[in-house]
Amino acid sequence: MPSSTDISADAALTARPAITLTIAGSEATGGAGAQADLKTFQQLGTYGITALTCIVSFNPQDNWNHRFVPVDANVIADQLEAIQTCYAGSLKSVKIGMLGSPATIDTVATALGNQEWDNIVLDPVLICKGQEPGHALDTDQALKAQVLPLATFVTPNHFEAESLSGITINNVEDLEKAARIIHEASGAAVLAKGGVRLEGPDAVDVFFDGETLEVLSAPKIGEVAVSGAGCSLAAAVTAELAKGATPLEAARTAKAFVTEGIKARVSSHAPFDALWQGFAG
Ligand code: PXL
Repeated sequence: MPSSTDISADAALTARPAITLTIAGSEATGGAGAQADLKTFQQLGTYGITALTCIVSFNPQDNWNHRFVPVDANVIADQLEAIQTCYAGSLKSVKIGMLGSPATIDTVATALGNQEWDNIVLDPVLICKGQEPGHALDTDQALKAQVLPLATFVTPNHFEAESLSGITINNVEDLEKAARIIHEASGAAVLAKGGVRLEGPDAVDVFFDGETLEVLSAPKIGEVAVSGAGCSLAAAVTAELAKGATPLEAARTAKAFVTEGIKARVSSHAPFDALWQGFAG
């Protein structure tokens, strides 16, 4: 009989998960943000790590708007220092979710610049429902100037794709055009999400990496966006890239993962459902 020490030594030799970091906010109800990212990483077999940028609490007494509290920039820097020191050499893949303020963006951009990465997946969360508009504009500009150029893969939703490309998106052709514009501007592979926002029976996303353009399509499940779909999609892309998938393979797997997670969604007393990453278990 092996002792428990032998078992952990064996496990250490055989199980070497890819390491994936999310730099994201907490969304207290567990549907979106860092919680969705970690659940996705776990489900897809990578070792998940989080640096927390902010704490979002929906306000049930104010139309479920977001109460947003940033984590101090120096506390974010401390988390990233701990993470990057612990996993120096093995941390190669990061997902960036809600940053929420210019100070946070500055700190995160500096930390990203401190090491080499294989994959920087940016979910360009541009506005947070209920955030003060002037502040959000500063944040959007800082994100475009300081983080977008570092990204290797970007996953804008309909609104974000319009903002990043500067065009109006009414159909799949527009979405394709936006994906090309965002690729030209960033050099990153782009997965632009039409989701439920474009008319028609399917939830259509467009992948473009400078060479391959592919329309990814799955039947819509309801007409209402599900909380955590965008976060889980980008986290799934990150996990798949970290495991060695190509960007196109990662996009396809992530789309299938999110489609299944939406089918298995969880209802609550909020007026929206949350994606469930654990459907396969
Ligand atoms: O789904 C975007 C998102 C990302 N990150 C956090 C959020 C949300 C939306 O609620 O709260 C922390």
